[in-house]
Amino acid sequence: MLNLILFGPPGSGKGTQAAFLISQYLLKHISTGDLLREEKAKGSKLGMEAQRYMEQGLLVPDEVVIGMIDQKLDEFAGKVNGFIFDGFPRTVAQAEALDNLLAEKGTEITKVLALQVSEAELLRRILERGKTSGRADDVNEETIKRRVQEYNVKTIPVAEHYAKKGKLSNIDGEGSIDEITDLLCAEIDVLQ
Ligand code: B4P
Repeated sequence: MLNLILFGPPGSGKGTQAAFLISQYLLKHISTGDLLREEKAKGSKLGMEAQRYMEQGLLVPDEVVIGMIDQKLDEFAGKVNGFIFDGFPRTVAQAEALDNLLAEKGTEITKVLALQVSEAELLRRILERGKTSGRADDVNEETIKRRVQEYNVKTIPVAEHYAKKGKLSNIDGEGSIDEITDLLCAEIDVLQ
């Protein structure tokens, strides 16, 4: 199986790039941000709880997110060539849980592709998206800065977790969307 993590700060282009990569490599896209927003739209208890954190730019508790991933892996086990994890794992506890869940299914993370984007560019992109996204966490500069701070404190250690396993590749995430797609594909093509 080809199991990729698209890694990077909020607004680094994970969702944008995943949309292309899933069709190119026939992988199942799992975005925890999208799953949480779907739960919110359904008005489920989980969605309502998650919304309180997301609106403040904070990470949703690990157990909520890990439970959702467990369900998705079971749903697609044996049916796909692999997964692209987008926005997950965001803490070392999530990374360890993911490694264990995949090991139980006889597979593992193949590669972590980490998009590198400056804070000024992240802020610019997210505020631009906020004009049309309808996302409460995209419009307020303070909330966006809190998201980046959460990333710097809680999520960057995930890169170190996979670097120690020799699975991390850093990719320049500034440039046109197509240029970044080409860089990602060059990394993925040598894995197959
Ligand atoms: P996410 O939904 O994961 O959102 P994101 O980090 O903003 O998005 P992404 O990096 O995918 O950016 P995109 O491609 O859209 O998370 C939202 C919230 O959910 C979190 O803050 C947290 O509360 C919660 N959450 C999610 N997962 C969680 C987890 N595992 N644990 C705990 N909590 C969790 O790109 C952004 C914009 O830039 C777009 O408008 C795009 O068009 C533009 N863009 C992309 N590439 C560009 C380029 N090369 N040049 C110019 N613009 C570009």
